[in-house]
Amino acid sequence: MTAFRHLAAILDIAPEVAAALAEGRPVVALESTVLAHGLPYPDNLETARRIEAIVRDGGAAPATIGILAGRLTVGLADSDLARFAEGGATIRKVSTRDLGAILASGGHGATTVAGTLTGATLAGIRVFATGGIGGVHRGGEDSLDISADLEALARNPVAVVAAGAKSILDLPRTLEVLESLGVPVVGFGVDELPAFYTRKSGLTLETSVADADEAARLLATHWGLGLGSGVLLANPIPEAAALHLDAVAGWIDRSLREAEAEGLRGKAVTPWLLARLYALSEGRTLSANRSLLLDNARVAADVATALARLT
Ligand code: PSU
Ligand code: MN
Repeated sequence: MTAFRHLAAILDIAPEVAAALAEGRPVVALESTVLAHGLPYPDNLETARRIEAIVRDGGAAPATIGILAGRLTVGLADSDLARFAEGGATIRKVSTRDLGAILASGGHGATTVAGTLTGATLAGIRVFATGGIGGVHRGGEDSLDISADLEALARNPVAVVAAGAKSILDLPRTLEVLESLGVPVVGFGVDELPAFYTRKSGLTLETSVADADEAARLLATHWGLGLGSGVLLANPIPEAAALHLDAVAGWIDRSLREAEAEGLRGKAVTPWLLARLYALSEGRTLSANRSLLLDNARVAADVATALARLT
């Protein structure tokens, strides 16, 4: 006999999500760390609600994933979204390594892309929308600060729609690690990796798709081979919402210097930098982050719908 807790004791799938999955209807997974740690209150709550509405308008069921009282919950209720949004930094940020401990202790937690991917896989959800994934931090060749998001993308057969990796990161090295891990990075309507707040990074992608149908065919073929890895679908921020490259570069350089001076390490780094960029940009990064999150939700709903039609 194993001592492992039965999955039913730790996984909760909301009725709306369970019904959609059972009937083969499209579902889009969403994360809760961006809600608790990535955006300030109350914009975070308003954004989370808009994201869910956009997913529904696109014909898919939204499944925001987080941990409530020791249960990995797939499909948070509106009151839970509010609790995570209001809790902010007091809510535990849960990545892959933290899942077992938090679930075993009966605690609450907001799941990162990595943590959310585990929930999506357990529930059988194949499409996930976020803002920008984590990756190799600048100086990561020394600090080895490489987000667990990359490793989780390698292990979970889920398409993550994101505006690339966050631009506070080392994007060339992030692409190298994804290549090593066998994770396809596919431009959605573009042949260049987007850089989160801006559309261009100067990094050419070998693979791109024109639309959701082509994305779905690529995904079905990738998984049809038995490959268990995820796919990064890179959707650039809408043109009108993109920030100016020079301004972004200045805010990032300054916030990175400050983080260095503060001696920040580990999981605190990303939320701290995002909050600093918000302050330095006088809120401009928030409106950009919001726009790209909403657009990624729209694309993810379309891809989930196309995938449901195919399979
Ligand atoms: N996308 C955003 N804002 C965020 C994040 C993503 O637009 O705050 C979060 C995700 O939860 C991602 C995390 O997994 O940042 C990365 O944190 P780290 O670098 O510590 O792995
Ligand atoms: Mn890190």
